Amino acid sequence: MKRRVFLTNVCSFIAVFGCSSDGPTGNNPPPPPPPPSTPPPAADVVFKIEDDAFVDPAGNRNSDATVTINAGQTVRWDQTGSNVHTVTSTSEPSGASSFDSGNLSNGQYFTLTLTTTGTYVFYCTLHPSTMKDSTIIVQ
Ligand SMILES: [Cu+2]
Repeated sequence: MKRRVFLTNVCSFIAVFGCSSDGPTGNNPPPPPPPPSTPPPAADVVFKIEDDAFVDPAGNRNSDATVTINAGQTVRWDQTGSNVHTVTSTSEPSGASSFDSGNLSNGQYFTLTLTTTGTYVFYCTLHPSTMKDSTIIVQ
């Protein structure tokens, strides 16, 4: 009798942390939850990186891929290709910094918040003959 009361109380206490009260295994600690998948960082505009192209939100590719954002907005590149790619500037407005994502593997992201108005052009250093001349206009 006393023992049952004690176990019930223990389980009530542990219930806050996820104890299930179903029988003899009720006092086992619950398995740890799976790690949350990291959500991509927030962005105003997203380019997709494929194995042969930068793709803008409208589906335009490489030299046709162009987005216009306001100063202070954030651009994100989602690397969906199988090969490694980079997002590297080839020209920036006067006074703006160049940028280079370094190698991005499938599932990785690169984000950039652009504060200087003007035109930014970027390419992939690993596929410079095809993945090139994509544009961001900051107004
Ligand atoms: Cu590439």
